[in-house]
Amino acid sequence: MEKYGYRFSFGPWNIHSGADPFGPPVRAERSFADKLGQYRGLGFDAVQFHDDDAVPGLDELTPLQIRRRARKVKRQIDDAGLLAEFVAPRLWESPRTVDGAYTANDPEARRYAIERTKRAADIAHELGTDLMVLWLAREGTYMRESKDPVRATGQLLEAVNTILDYAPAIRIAIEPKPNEPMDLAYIPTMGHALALGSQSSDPKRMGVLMESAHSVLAGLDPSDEIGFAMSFGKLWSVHLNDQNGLKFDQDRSFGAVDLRRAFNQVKVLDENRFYDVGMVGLDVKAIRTQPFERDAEHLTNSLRVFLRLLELSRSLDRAAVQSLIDARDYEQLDWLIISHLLGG
Ligand code: 3MF
Ligand code: MG
Repeated sequence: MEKYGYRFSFGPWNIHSGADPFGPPVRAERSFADKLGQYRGLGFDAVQFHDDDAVPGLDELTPLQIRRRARKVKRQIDDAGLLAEFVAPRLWESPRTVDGAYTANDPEARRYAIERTKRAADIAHELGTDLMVLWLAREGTYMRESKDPVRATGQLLEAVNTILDYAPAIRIAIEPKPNEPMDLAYIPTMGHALALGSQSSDPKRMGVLMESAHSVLAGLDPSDEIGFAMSFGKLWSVHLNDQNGLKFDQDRSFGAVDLRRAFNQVKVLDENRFYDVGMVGLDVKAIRTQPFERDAEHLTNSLRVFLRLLELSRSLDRAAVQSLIDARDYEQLDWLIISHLLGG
């Protein structure tokens, strides 16, 4: 498969058992080794990790044990011909983080979150990646009055500064999301994430990851969120997927809901040479009806859509687009894009 210089990644969580908040698993859980064995065949180059995807049960282990186990995983990914793209501390599952992690009201919970993030940085180091992704899942509220937004923002800043200081080689990409699991999150958009990074002790090492579904949930256009971050050289990874309006986070296959919106994401990434900067991550989930034997088709479909849209972006008649822009004939521009997407 021609990949035009792009590298593709996904996380082990993107091949999954289909459990949702209303029902138990519907497919058997594959082992990590089984999943790793599938990456290359599916057309992917790199693995995105949560800290505990790499080192399960790390809360019960010493820092030294964690490093040793991570080193074994590094050998596994090497053997599978894969890279590690990033490590993200999973700060939303422990009973200690029910009220948030870095912004929890309980200082003990905040300490736990920082220690856990340091271990995630250690794991990143062992896996050979300098990128840490922070999805700030529980940094927000159900009850606005339960936390102080000024204090919470200060705590988020303190947390990233602590990590930047602890791991001098690490770059942090914040993955904004406006809601779910919280009602209202503190870092809902690219703008919030970039502003936080700019106030940190080392802004050069602070960037963002844009997830399509998260932008849609914030009522924004993913391609504009990409463009905003890229204009500052701050887009370091993406989670491409799709989302049908303002409802639960769907993680549909890329382009499955709105092909034109997907096209515009590919177009802005490619026009700004994202392939020189980062990998294309696909944060997609198989729907619950999918059988075990065909539980990775959402990944193949998403990758195919990306590559087809890339061809369409590169074959777009840019001179024709420009002359329509010059003539301010945007209705004809609309038709040019639609007919191009429909195959001419
Ligand atoms: C939540 C997400 C997460 C993050 C992942 C890495 C499970 O909506 O998108 O995927 O991407 O935790 O940060
Ligand atoms: Mg994501």
